[in-house]
Amino acid sequence: MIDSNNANRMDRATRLLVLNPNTTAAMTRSIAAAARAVAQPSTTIVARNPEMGPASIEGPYDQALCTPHVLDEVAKGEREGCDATVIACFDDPAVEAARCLVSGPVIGIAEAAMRSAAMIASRFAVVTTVAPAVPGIEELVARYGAARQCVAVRAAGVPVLALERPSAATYRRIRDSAAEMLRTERADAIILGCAGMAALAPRLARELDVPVIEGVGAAVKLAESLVALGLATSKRGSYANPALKRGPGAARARQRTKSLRVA
Ligand code: 5HY
Repeated sequence: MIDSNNANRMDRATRLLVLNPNTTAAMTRSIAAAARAVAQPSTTIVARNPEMGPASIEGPYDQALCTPHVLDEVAKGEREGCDATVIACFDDPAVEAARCLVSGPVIGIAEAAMRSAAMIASRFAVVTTVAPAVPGIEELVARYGAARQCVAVRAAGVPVLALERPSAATYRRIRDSAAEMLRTERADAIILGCAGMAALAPRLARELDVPVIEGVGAAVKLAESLVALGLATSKRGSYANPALKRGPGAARARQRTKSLRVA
């Protein structure tokens, strides 16, 4: 169990839940590979996706559909001993709600990517998948205080599930969208706006000759740091454990976690 007064955690191995909120197992595997590629040797990556929910998340409707299943998985991960959670979808779905439910840090890959980019580039741009994803990402830019540095969010016109085995044409669309923002928006760095793009980061960085930040790796390293510092989510204010409300949803809510206060 994690408490917010953890002593320094440098000594103990870290166990991270890396949750793909969509239900495409192949994408979960590619996300797991991106997480394990950067994790400390002592970190265990528990990569999962819910059984129920949308096969990909492309806009607000899919985000709403995945939310209850994401919350179930996050609560289960902490019950099973995970120290922190990465929500590996660039819409950061259910991140705030999950922070109310568990004590360990919950990090969305969009927030991790934007905060990391802000420390290495004065101007950065986001290349994502399809047009319906753009307004939600622009809202996250505002929420995370990145509006001054994020100069553009553009969709490459590539469906999320086309990233599983990206064709040469798919790769070119992503690269050309990024290259255009470097040119026309004077961006100094590129963020990949989909968890499924993680494996493309090294090649894009070489070809575009700028830093390319992908959120899975950024979130894993931030999660390791917070756990090593002994930091857990504060349970004062908006991330306090929610009251368990009586009614039809009470049984499922109680299953999620024992930390709910009975109203
Ligand atoms: C993601 N959707 O990272 C987002 C990207 C998007 O299923 N995983 C998804 O297009 O919003």
